[in-house]
Amino acid sequence: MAEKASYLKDQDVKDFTKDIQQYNLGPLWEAIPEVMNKNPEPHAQAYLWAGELLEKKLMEAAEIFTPERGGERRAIYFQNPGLTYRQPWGHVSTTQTLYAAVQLLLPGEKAPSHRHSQSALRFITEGEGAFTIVQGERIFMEEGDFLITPKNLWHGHGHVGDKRMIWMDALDIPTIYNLGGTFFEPYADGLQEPNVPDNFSEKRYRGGMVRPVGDEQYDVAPLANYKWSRTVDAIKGLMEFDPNSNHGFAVDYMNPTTGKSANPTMGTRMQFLPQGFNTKALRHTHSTIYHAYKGSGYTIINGVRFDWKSGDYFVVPNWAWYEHVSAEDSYLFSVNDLPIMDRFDLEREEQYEKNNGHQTVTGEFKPDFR
Ligand code: GTQ
Repeated sequence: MAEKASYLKDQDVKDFTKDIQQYNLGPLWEAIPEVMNKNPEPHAQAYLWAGELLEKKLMEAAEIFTPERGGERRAIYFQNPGLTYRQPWGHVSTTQTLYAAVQLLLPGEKAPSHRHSQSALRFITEGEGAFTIVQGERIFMEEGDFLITPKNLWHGHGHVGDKRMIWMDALDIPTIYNLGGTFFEPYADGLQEPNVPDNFSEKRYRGGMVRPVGDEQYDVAPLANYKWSRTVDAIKGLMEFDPNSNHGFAVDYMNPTTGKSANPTMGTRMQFLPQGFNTKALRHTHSTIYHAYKGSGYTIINGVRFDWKSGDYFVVPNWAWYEHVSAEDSYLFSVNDLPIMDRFDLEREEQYEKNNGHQTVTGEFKPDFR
């Protein structure tokens, strides 16, 4: 936080500030050091939610809430403790710009279709046999799959299998809310019926590197499901060569018709960190929500050590120094707001130059329930 100028302590300045506030006016000289920071000073905090806690709370939620009865999803979101009472961000925010949640769908359950101006994505962490139906296409989901539902597309979920399904949701809810662009519409008839063959887009875009002839026009979601087996295959190819020093062996999910991020407002990444790998620390404007999909290790965020293992979720806020250390072979899935920062030309990045790119650990984060 910037040093407050000495004149702000003067009684006449204080009195004047109070005086104009009653007319809904404010003094710029007080606001500048608060909001026009030298560097990003996000209210979002670095934080970690333990997988055991999430599983326990989802199973409790299963007892008290059914998606069909509630007309909504059984999702529990990650509320960043730094954003709870802050305005203008309100709540329902995991970082300044992004929301993430875990969602549970049980065999036979249905989450009714709806559409909204927020873009959504899912990363499947457990189970199989459930589908999401996007614009009439049933897309069956399995562990490790990554799915997109860009803004304004009808989507709902159903489950015809026999095991519980758990996945991560991420949406740009805080961004759209604060931009004043929120629109939401429930589907009139519950869960939409299919109108194309199952897994249509996944089959048509199986090649990944090639585009079906006739698809020359830009499409918001030509490929709805990025299958785990293909993501792993791509990472295996990278592993024949040197890793990226900041990110290990990492791929970004792309829209195959545009070459841009798979979702218009959210970047998404899968990274493999072989056992004992320590990435070099960096910081950047954009914020990131991580899911430890497989393995274990820790991430040092501004000097604080966040131990993670498979099932955990954690946040790296804007402009925080961070580096990962893997204790075993690990896969991290992550969602970021780089496409939003890029849209506003705000992205900057810095490497941590001291100590060969590694921070000194000054504290440890103790998550609830561990
Ligand atoms: O599954 O469609 O966590 O619309 C938040 C909003 C999930 C969903 C969320 C949504 C969904």
